[in-house]
Amino acid sequence: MFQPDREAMPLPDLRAWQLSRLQEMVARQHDRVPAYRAKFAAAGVTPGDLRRLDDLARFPVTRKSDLRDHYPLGLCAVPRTELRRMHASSGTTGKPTVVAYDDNDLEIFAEVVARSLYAAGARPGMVFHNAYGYGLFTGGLGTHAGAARLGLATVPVSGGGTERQVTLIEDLGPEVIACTPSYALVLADALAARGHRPEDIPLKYAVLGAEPWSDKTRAEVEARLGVRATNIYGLSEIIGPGVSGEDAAEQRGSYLWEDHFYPEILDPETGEVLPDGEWGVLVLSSMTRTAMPVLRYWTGDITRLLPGGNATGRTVRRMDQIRGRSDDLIILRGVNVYPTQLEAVLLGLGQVSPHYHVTLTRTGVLDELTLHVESLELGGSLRAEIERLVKAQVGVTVRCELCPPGTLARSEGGKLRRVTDLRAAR
Ligand code: DLL
Repeated sequence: MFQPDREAMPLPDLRAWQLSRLQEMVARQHDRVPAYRAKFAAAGVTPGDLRRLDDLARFPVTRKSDLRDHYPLGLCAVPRTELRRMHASSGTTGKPTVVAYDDNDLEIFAEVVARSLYAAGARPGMVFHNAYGYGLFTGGLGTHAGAARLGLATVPVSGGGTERQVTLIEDLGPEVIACTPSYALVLADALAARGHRPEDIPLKYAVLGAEPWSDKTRAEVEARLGVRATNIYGLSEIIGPGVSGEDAAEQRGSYLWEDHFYPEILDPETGEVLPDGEWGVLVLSSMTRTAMPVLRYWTGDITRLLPGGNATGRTVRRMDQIRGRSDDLIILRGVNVYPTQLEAVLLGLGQVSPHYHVTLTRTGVLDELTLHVESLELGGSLRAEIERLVKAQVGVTVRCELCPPGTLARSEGGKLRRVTDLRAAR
């Protein structure tokens, strides 16, 4: 679905549209969400202060902690009866953060995903193998609705069960696949193991996201699956997948659907707004959403904004591949994990010291997380017990290594780095 009236709006019209949407949003939040009213008051701003787009910089940013502080639905701007769906993502304290959608929001969600899939090469009538997880994660259901909007025949296979996925690819002949980049490589291995050569695999387009990846992985996925691979980016707090998507013919950054999501790049240290082209933290405002719109959401993702692409006719800006994050969020095989979630499991056990360290490595195509924990007891079943509890409570498979007390690094007054990331950029 290409929407030239939105994706290729003349820039002055787009900026005017954005200003009026933001003004409306800020006024609504002020009237309907006490937490935003309080934040505006603390920052000394009122909705009337937003006269030009530049004025947005005076308004406070929203962080993950705001969602947590108002758990579960304290930031909602509509009555509960108007909600139509809730998604949740992992939180740092064991409690997830919840995001809510009304009919209007689900409509926008389907539209922006349909645009992203279209940009990625999908066309009505194609078969779509959707290997993003269905459930509380926004990936599966979000791409599903967008695919329906575009007119694809979706195979809602969800994540995991690699052998069955390969069978379905063999038998249903999907032209389009969506999954994390790391899982695309797992599927490539499994297809190769069954004797498929890239040119025999029916897939033509891979829509990859939910975790950072690079052109190196792109080249590998393309060569091994015989596809054009493009990026899809998004986050639950803003909508889910479909905040931006890459064009398959161009593959030069992801078009940010600026008629719905207003982007800014902020200096991670000072919080100053940076000009287009400079690297910093992406901050997004979901201007057109109604159930739980967020103003100036600090995504933590490091990227830069690039001008729209002449070749595709789109005027909305593009964002570069995510280079990393400004906080301690770990993305392990597409699952978001905060070190504090691991800490909560360890502290719950009571038998280990509060000192732990996380090392991220990559063996072959998959990321691995090793949790080093200090313990008096190095033998016995403790190691297996920690691995089991982390899987049950955090939802990821990790490897635990026990070490004698006093061997792990301690804070030297400043911020202790709990995570060593030895994964080279993909
Ligand atoms: O990961 C939504 C999504 C689903 C995007 C499927 C694309 C495909 P969350 O679970 O809330 O939502 O995680 C959001 O994941 O802030 C980024 O750090 C990271 N992320 C998402 N897409 C990309 C991407 C979904 N294409 C967090 N490249 C974000 C790099 C990504 N990082």
